[in-house]
Formats: sequence, structure tokens, C-alpha cells
Amino acid sequence: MPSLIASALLAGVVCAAGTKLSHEGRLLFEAHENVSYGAAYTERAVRATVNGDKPTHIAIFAGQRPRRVFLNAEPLPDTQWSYDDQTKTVQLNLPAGASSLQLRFDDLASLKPVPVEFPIAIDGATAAAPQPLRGRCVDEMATAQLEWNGEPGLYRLDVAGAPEATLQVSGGTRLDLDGRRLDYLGSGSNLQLTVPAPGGVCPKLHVRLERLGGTAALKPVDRPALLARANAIFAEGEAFRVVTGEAPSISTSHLNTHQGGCIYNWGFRGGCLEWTIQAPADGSYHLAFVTACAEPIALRLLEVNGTSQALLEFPGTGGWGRGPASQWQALVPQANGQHARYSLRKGPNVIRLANPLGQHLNLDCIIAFPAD
Ligand SMILES: [Ca+2]
Repeated sequence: MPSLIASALLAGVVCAAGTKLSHEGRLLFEAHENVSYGAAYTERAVRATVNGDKPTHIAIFAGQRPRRVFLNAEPLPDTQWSYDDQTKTVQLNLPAGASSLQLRFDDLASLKPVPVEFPIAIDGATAAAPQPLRGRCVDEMATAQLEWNGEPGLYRLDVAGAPEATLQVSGGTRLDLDGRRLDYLGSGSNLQLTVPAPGGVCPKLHVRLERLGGTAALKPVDRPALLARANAIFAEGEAFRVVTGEAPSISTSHLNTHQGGCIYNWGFRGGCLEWTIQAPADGSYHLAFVTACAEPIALRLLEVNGTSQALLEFPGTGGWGRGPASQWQALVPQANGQHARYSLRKGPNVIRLANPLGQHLNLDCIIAFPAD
């Protein structure tokens, strides 16, 4: 049986008079001429390559009579190959040059590429689902892709129905937060799906993307007034903890910072930092981030106590905070045209900011203050 040497990759032995390969007294391969030979055995097929300078007659151990024999992806008429019951070999003539053979034991009737299409369902997006993933199935493997044309944002990717399927993003960024995998999809991102298709049959797949939160704008508020508020609760930027990725640098030389310090060099793509806010009582609070940024925009995914809130679009502030005080801005996330509200509990609350695209952002402090 082929499974006796399943998945074995066999190298040919070139002899003076042709090529012969045996294993424990059993003939595995024979050619009348000198050739190079390799074969891989699976339950469904024997895949072999033969390369020689001259046309030759060959015998390949199959273990059982195959249903079909393919030469260079074309089915061979039954008259052009034979099966020998005694040696359990398939025998045929090959032309000179490189030949690719498949001895198929299953129903696969064609090795030609077949177009495949996998629709995508999206949760949490306001726009219509993008085009399906499109590609082809060839040699028992389906591959399909899609250049992302949907809403940019962070998504959780899921493929149901085929445990061996892989869905990957090129040109995007993956965040790994506590084992939860999130991918940023935007212009230039490419979704790529690969799934085994035994016997040329694609499994029934359900590709689902879940979009996390929306993109929230940030509104500047009066920074000195906010810093002076009696009920402001502070987490200094420099009091961060690293969740994933590399630590940013701490500076005491930037100007106009609260408590004399801030973080900079916060550009680790896919990284995440967290801070603790000590709330005096359960309640609804607003958050403000005092930042300086010379990039046009810097994205950060906000999580409060483990719940994803929104992808924050920090604007450029005109500098990194080494110049005029105006380079530091106090920015409050907005929701429905108002300051967003966050439920905090009395005691420690965890604020996380993940950095999906690696844009730099200097952070002086995070401020919570009771909701209006
Ligand atoms: Ca500070």
C-alpha cells in the first residue's frame, strides 16, 4: 500500500544501465535510461517527477491500481499506461525532459486550475461588504485573495468550516492583545486565504470579519484649565507598562510636561502599552490624552478595562513637545458629537493604547474627569 511509505520523498539512484530504486526488496522505481527521480506518497496520490535526456520506459510502485494517471497535468488515456499486479507498479513511456506524474487513487478527474470564490461577511461595519476573495484551486490547494476596499479599521478575522484554512493580511498590521489577534485593514492591505482542497473539492467556508469599534475623532480642550481641574485624575505617560512590543523612551527634557516627564519613541508597530487610573468613585468619566505629534495622524486603539472602545485618530500638533507649549494638546475622544463617556469603577482602572501602524506619538499624561 502507498501508506507503507506515505509521504516519503525518494531520491533516485542512477545506475550505469538505467535507474533503479528498491526498498526492502521491493521495486519502487525503475527506468531504462538514466534519470533523476523523486516521489511523494499520500493516501490520495503518488506525485513523482522524472527528468532525463532520453525517452524512457518507467515503472513506479503504486501499491494499488490508480484510477487515473496524469502526465504534466493532462490525463493519460488508459491505453498509455498499465498496472502490473505482481510488482504493484504503474508502467508507461515518458518523453525526454522533465515529466510530472500523478497516480490518483481518488475521484479527481482534472488537475486544471478551477476558479474559486469565498464571500466575506462583516460585522460592525457601516459600509457594504467588499468583494469576495477570488482565486483558484489547483492540485488540491485553493488560494484566493482580495485587495482591501472596505472601511479601514481593526478587524478580528475568522474562518469557520475549515480548521486548516489560513487567512492572512499582507500590507497590514497584526496586533496580538492577550492572545486575541486583531488585524488592521486599510488601503493597500491584501487578504490572502489558503485552504487544502482534498480531491480538488473546496471545503465550505465562512469568512467573517468583525470590525472593532469605530474611528473616533479627538477634540482639543483647554490644556492648562484641564490640568488645573480639582477633580482631574492623572496617569502619567511615563508610568506605562508594556503589554506587547517594545517600551518607548522616557524623557525629562521635553518642555511643558506635567510632572516633568513624558514618553517618546513610541513607534513600535503592533505594540501595546497600559496605564492605571485610580478613580475615586464608580461613575461615568471623560478621558483626555495630552499628546504632542509631528506626524499628520497617529492611530491608537483604546481599551478601557479590557473592552475595545475605538480607534483614536490623534492629529498632528505641530511638533514633538520640545518647542512652544502649544505643541502639547489635551485631546478628548468624541462620540456622537460629544465627549465620549467611560464607566470607571472605584479604584484601579486599566487604560490601554495599542499602536497598529507604528506612528509616533508623544504622551505626557492621561486625565480622567467626571462626565458632564
Ligand atoms: Ca507627564
